[in-house]
Amino acid sequence: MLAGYGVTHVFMVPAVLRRTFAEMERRTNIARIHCHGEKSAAYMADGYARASGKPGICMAQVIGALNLAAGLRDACLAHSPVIAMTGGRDPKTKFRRVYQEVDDVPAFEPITKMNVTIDDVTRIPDMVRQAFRTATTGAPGPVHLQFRGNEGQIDAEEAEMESFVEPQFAHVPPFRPAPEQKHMQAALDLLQKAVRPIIVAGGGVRASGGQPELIALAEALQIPVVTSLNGKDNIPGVHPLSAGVVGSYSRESANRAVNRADLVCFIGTETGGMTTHFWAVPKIGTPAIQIDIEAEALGRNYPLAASVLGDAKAVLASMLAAADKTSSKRRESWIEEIAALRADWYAKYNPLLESTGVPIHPARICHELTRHVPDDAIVVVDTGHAGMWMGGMYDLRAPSQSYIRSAGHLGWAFPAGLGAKAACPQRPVVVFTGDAGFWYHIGEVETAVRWKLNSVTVVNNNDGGNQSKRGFDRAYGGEQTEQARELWTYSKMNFARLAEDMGAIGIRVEAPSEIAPALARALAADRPVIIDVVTDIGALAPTAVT
Ligand SMILES: Cc1ncc(C[n+]2csc(CCOP(=O)(O)OP(=O)(O)O)c2C)c(N)n1
Ligand SMILES: [Mg+2]
Repeated sequence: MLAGYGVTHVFMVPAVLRRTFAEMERRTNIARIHCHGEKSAAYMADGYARASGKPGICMAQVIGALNLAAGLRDACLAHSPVIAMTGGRDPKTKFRRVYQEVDDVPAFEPITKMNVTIDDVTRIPDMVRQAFRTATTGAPGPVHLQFRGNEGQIDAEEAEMESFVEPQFAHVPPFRPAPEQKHMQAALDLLQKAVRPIIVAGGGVRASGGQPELIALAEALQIPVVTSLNGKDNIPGVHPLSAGVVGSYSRESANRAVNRADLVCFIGTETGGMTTHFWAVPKIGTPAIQIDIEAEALGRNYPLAASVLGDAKAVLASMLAAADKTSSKRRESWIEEIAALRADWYAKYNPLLESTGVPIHPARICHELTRHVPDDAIVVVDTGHAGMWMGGMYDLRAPSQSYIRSAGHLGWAFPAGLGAKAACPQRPVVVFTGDAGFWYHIGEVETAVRWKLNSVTVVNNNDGGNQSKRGFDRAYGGEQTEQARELWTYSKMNFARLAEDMGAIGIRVEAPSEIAPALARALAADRPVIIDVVTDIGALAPTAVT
């Protein structure tokens, strides 16, 4: 069934579903990526899913189930279709203190769309189909299948079963619900009448593959676009109508543009705290319209003048077909204002982007990535400072470049990048992470080497988690004690050397001029590469403006 759904990789820590693995080896070409931890296995499946739009599969035996559940939380927050399979309790022995066993099912409840137990072997086919259906439809998200037996031994039993699959659910989105015309027209009328409208495009646009329609509509009507962090690749940063990522981990020009708008059009975004900087960008009460595939999302945080239910790509296409381009005239001065906001931002931050300082300023890494990441690359970014630096300072240059990011978990990006590389082996994968983020799953360097998952990982290495510095400054009343730094710094580490010891290529970079040659060497290599960039622990990313 997995092969029938087009699954190419599963990510796991043994021992779970052993018979399944034996059959997989006999009957399919599915690669079984055997990892160093269940959480990183889940992150790999998540990266695989976000890079390809295909459900990512991860597995754990009963004792690893909660580690796997922890790893599903980011997929849940980012609406990523991950299918987790675990071993679980046997009705014959439960409540008898079986080795390693607790009731795991409740822990999967808050982070899955579907959370079920398979107790009879004949239920495997329909439950697997339901898992793919649930993971990929509506707003996508994780599901959990618990197989009877701590290692899922139910898979060793035999029965007559029909194992047909539904390839429609092998990829997001299986359906493109079209909008009701009158709702679409009402939203379009408001957009066309507006003098200072702006579109906030979220992860729902990227999931629907709606980028071409979004850009075409923005160009036809001359409406500027900002994105959520999850939707950063909906429009290249270099596009003249792009004002950047809006919200908390954002670019100043985006927040300023949204707060000057007379109409905000949310598309495929939860309008959550990060994207709206806790509902200050835009302020609640700003005239708003919203387009979403989930009816319950419409109007959750902003009172709406119009709401449209449907697939983002389908709604944008129908708006484009009905668009009156002549209406763009009334937005000429607004577009000039956006151009000025863009220019102001570059003028203000160019000195940092082009900084020649040593230790290196992280903004300079972002700038080098903007210039040198290939046109077909997938960029994978961690959270915290990594999310701030890259969200604000990095520009996608081409619509063919992809960008996926941690929805909040430090340490997500490196394993997610391995999953992205598994899903898209022909595309370069470039990961940006801090050192604290990289430490989490550093053991997976060995996995990357063993399974030839040749991603390029750039570590912004300041020997600490310096995003935390500001918070501790506050907690200590502005003056951290000597010991306070123990709470957010580590011993100095050379990750390039560690990577080499594990069989990867390690490149240590200590001067800004070495970044571009290191990237060129890494992108041409036939092994995983860790570029260890020594950076300034004093560099703090700009915070959001309102
Ligand atoms: C799972 C998890 N735990 C804790 C945090 C809180 N957190 C955010 S950033 C950060 C430190 C980041 O350090 P590093 O990756 O080295 O980046 P830097 O700030 O140094 O650039 C921490 C601990 C988090 N985001 N996720
Ligand atoms: Mg750090």
